[in-house]
Amino acid sequence: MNKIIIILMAAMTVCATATAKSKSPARKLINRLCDLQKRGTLIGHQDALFYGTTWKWEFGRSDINDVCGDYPAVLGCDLGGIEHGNDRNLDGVPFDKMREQIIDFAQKGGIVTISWHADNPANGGNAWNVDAPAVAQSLPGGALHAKMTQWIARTIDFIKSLKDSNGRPIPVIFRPWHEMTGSWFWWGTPHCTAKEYQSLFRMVVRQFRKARIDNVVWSYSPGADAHDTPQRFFNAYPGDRYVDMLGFDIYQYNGPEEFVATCRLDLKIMHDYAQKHRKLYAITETGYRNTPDEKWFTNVLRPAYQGFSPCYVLLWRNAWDQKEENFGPAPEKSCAEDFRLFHKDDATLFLNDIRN
Ligand code: BMA
Repeated sequence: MNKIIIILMAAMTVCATATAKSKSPARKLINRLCDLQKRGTLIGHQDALFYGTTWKWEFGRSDINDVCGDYPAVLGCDLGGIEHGNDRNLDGVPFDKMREQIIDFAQKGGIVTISWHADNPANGGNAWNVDAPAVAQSLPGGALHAKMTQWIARTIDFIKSLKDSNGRPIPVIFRPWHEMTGSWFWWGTPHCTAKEYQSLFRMVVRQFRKARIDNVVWSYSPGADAHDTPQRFFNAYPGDRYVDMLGFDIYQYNGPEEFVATCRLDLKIMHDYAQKHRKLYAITETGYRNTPDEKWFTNVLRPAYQGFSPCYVLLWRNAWDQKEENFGPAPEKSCAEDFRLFHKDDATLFLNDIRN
């Protein structure tokens, strides 16, 4: 086989995923991500445009931009609280401002990913409240099904309202029920069976499809584990018809060696599956709380995915109201200089690299 055919085949294997219809906004985003993936890895930041370590609600600002004069390429947002029809999400971000920022960011060429820390529908506690099992009862026939259907409908209303100035739907990556391999969320592994989890995930996708929403790229993202295996990673996988993008959430808790090794282990699991099943893959959340290692971005994070091609890496949020809840760079942090080097790396893509 000649070289050109091999290159074409490699490009094709990652570029078609099953869930989105051709020409839909979701399909266009999938295709765009496939193309961008060949150029490098998009760098994202959760809540980047809403607040930073020392400021809040100054729209147009971003800690990453304050550090390196460029915005992240991926904006992460969370819908926690929308299920109740609240005005603000669980971290105080007003949903109307979130919508405004998403639209503006997407029109500039930025890519948006959305998570959902939904409350526990069984007892009204938050997403981390595991005192009352809720998954089985949220499924068709269950006592919480009507409530869950309404909750999902509220996420649909928000995502449906994301339209550009020409009225075209803005595509987003949605990753509901994330980190299901852990025990901390009410939808986590010990609180339901894998089958029940799959049904819950599929229920969301089906409800979106029934509402004819075609701007969602679906993401399945377990929590990373140092002893991961494909069996564990895919234990709760809802199936190729319901997922476009694989991902995992990983934080550095111990030494950098463990972080890098776990990252590479899970990247390999995702890469192998993605190649065969034509899926995208990403590092859907990461960071080292408070970034005590001033070279973390170039010495740890970059080597952790070197040689793989995750389409994006999303740093978790820089909370303005919790001193150590920061995972991205900020001007006053000792990792700022290192982040400027990370930004200069040809294989890291920021907003200026992908602008419309
Ligand atoms: C968690 C923490 C919480 C936050 C939640 C949703 O990881 O950052 O403080 O409320 O995400 O953003």
